[in-house]
Amino acid sequence: MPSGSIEVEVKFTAGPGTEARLVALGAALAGSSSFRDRYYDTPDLRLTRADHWLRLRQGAGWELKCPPVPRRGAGGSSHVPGAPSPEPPAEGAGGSSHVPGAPSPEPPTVATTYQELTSPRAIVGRLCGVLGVAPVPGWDQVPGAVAGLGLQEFASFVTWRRSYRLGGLRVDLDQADFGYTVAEVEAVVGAQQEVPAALEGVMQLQRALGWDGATHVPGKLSVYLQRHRPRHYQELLRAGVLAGDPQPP
Ligand code: V4E
Repeated sequence: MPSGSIEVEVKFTAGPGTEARLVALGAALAGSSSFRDRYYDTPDLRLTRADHWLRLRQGAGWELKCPPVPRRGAGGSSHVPGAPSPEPPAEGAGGSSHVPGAPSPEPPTVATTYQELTSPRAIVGRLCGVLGVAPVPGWDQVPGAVAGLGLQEFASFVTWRRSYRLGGLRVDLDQADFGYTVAEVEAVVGAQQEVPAALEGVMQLQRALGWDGATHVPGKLSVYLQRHRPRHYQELLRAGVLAGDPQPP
């Protein structure tokens, strides 16, 4: 089993009635918080082009969101389908679970599945693997590896978040400081074989909140890049890592 938890999540746009609907469904407010995220990459964008998202989250520390199964190279989206697969093929950006040319076991979804690594050893090991570099002894902590690998901050923003819990699911209602709001339903599992059931639960709750499960809603970082780092954004569109997100209101 890979180290770190696996996050199955789908984004949607909350409306004025979303919180009341959550409470009516039995969800409880789990807390409110605000935090700054700083994202890092090589100057030639080799991490994000390989669908690896290294960030320093205020109050949480270093986190690496990456495909549960390491990719064989940059280029092409790495969203992992809901159905378990030892070698997931590249998919269309936006997290669709349909593999062209293959039988479709379930309806397409815009949900995404990422592994979240938080242990310094796992993060540095994965970074070195993606960048094809042998780890150096001083890189047992993430800041040493960030400096040694020449990683640079490419995005920084604050999120105000209200979190609800309903059974094993979590719903985050986020407002970013650059003027974008987005919500997500999320389940966290420990192993790839638990992903299909988690995906079903996530999609059920999203439907109960009035969303169809087929509309792609971009995440905060996608919109940040689109607005503030357009060359980086275009590069990720070309690489198939991000969907062509519509500019949100
Ligand atoms: C851009 C991106 C990633 C980094 C940001 O992850 P995200 O889940 O959007 O941030 P946040 O703050 O909600 O994190 P959480 O607190 O839930 O851990 S990870 C993967 N991507 C790419 C990506 C994509 N291609 N499509 C969609 C719909 N989302 C993300």
